[in-house]
Amino acid sequence: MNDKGVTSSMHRTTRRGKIRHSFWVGLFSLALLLAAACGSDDPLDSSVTSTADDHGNTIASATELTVPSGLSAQLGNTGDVDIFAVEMQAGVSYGFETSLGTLEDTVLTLLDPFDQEFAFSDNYDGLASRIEFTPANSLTMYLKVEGSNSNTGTYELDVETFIPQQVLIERVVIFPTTDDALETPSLRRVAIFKAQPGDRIALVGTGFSSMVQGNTVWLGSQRLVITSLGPRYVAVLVEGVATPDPIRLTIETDFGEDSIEFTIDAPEGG
Ligand SMILES: [Ca+2]
Ligand SMILES: [Ca+2]
Repeated sequence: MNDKGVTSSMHRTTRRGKIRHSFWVGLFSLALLLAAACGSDDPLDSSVTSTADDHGNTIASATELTVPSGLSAQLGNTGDVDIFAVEMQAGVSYGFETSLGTLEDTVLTLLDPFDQEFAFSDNYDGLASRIEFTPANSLTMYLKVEGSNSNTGTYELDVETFIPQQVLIERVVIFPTTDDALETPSLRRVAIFKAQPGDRIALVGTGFSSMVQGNTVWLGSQRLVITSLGPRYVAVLVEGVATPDPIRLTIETDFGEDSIEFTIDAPEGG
């Protein structure tokens, strides 16, 4: 109190006025406190709402998806995941694809109602993800969106049905030699028919799976490691022993296979 020690009656009057004022302010504060206490069974105030989760983290709290559809969402907190429920019809091919907003890297997993994993996609055409799945039976499945390394941020999710194309290798091109996961091959590049062990090449064509585990690539009897994939291409690392004669470069998916003749070239000076 800045009037401490003042003794004139005028000031006393003023002081009494302040005391009355303090009384009402105190009563009002008490009312606010009581109101806050009574409202505490609803813990969401505006500061909490701003970080509220937009899609549930469990199968039980999944958001239902309509097909086809697209939506914007976000992983708000570190470790947040979003789970979506989708009714799938037997024999229909579904595609689930993320586009990155402020979220830098997504991972998609398709689960059954018992939390068993049926399909997985980390990187498709960069750091976004795409799952393609054709159920044998009609059932509700659950799609989980995660940020790689618990990243947070916004993303878009698109759901569609599609008709699988014939598995067809149109040509093979040399892949950029950098390790940049975002780099994609120039698909119009001149076709190559031989490469050396250690080279990265891309099979360009149609009908390839968007998921690493959905494609198997062989060069002769050597199974090749898939290094990245995207729309219309699957990139692999060439392995094997140099041969003078061409051998079969084969890609197999759930929907078929195709192969072309390809030669493992001897390393230069080797
Ligand atoms: Ca969530
Ligand atoms: Ca990813």
